[in-house]
Amino acid sequence: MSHTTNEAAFERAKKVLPGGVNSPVRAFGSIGATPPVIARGEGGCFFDVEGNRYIDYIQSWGPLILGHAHKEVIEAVCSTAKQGLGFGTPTELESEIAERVLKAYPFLEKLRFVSTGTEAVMTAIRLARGVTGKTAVIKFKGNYHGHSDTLLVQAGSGAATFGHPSSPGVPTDFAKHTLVAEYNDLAAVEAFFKAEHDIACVVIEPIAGNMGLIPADEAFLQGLRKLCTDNGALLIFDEVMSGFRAGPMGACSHTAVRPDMVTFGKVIGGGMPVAAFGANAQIMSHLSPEGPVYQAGTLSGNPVAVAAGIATLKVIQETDGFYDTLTKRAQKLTAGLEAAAQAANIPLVTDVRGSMFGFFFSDKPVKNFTDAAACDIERFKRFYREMLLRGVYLAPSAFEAGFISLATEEDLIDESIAAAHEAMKAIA
Ligand code: KE4
Repeated sequence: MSHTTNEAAFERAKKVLPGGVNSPVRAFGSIGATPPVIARGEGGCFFDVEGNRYIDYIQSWGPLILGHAHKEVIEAVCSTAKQGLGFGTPTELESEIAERVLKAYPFLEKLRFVSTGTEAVMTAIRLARGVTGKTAVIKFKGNYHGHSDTLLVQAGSGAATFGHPSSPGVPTDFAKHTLVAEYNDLAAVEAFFKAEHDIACVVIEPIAGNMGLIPADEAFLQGLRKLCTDNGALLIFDEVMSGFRAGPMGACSHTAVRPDMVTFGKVIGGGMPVAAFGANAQIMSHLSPEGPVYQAGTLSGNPVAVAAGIATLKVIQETDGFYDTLTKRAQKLTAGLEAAAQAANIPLVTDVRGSMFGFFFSDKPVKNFTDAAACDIERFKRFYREMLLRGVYLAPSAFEAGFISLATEEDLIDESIAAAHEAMKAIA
């Protein structure tokens, strides 16, 4: 048990880490409060260094779909670690996790594992450029695909939270190959294909979680699929967040559209650093060592990390009605948030996809980043602080999604709804 306070622990961190964090959104910069410094997690909750309990709706930003310190995941990590932490050689565990992911996504034939979502999407782009011989990439305002130079252009998540979406340090020479369209705006993408014939790929979060939760319209995805097919470009679904979160086949559970490539992360690592990208065998045959497109990684497919992912996927795939259960709880929570807002006469819109949920302080539907940025962000910040005071830890940014884990039981949902009624009254 540490004998310190959140303030003191965060001051200590700020002396040695920029902003006191190793990822900007954790610093609560947009919230205007000191972030709790977390000491341990248990099921649907985690505890700060002062011993305060929080109901956790970020679950390490998506990975912990089974909740904190799940028995089978911890056992798998410990028993694997006892055999050695890694070898830099082929291991059977890498084949096992690949087989499990491919079983869930049968239109994919091969995967390459890496350590972060950034690496997965960065490499998928390189592969698309290598396969097509083209250069330009179309992405969408408010979508976040990690912090590689090509994609840190009008990004979402922390990049949007801090109000300078295109980061210094990204050479304009790189950014000029990145074309940015409004999400759910097919005409904008059509115009790019008409004007520019050097488009290697379109990369999209098919269910956006980095500008709040905004699912793509089916007609929009169908249109992207046709434009890519007709123009020899690859369609990439970035499912780093939605993969195994939005359903048994991620966002692909919610659309008939099938992309050429899918990227994964978060849940497939169960809380440890595992990410991947996949496609059909023909596309993946371009990847080194089979083909010329290079990618490598010291800890790619690390057995201890992969063991956490396998244990997580095993529980997901062996639990009857896994996603129905989590979706019902997400719907109960968002219905409670709406009721609390209504009672306080505050406009609120919410949405759910599988175990992901989102809400906006807005009186109209939110379809893209421009809509999301026009919502009442100041009211979000006040609501956030009131909920945190009541032990409910939501994503500390209006441009993120929330998550329900298997350990986020009904009693925790009820507690959160009660807190929301008080919080909405406090900010009315
Ligand atoms: P990582 O490099 O952070 O593992 O993954 C990048 C990434 C790629 N694609 C999508 C759709 C993502 O959501 C992410 C990372 N998500 C953010 C939260 N929205 C990670 C949290 C953080 O940046 O600290």
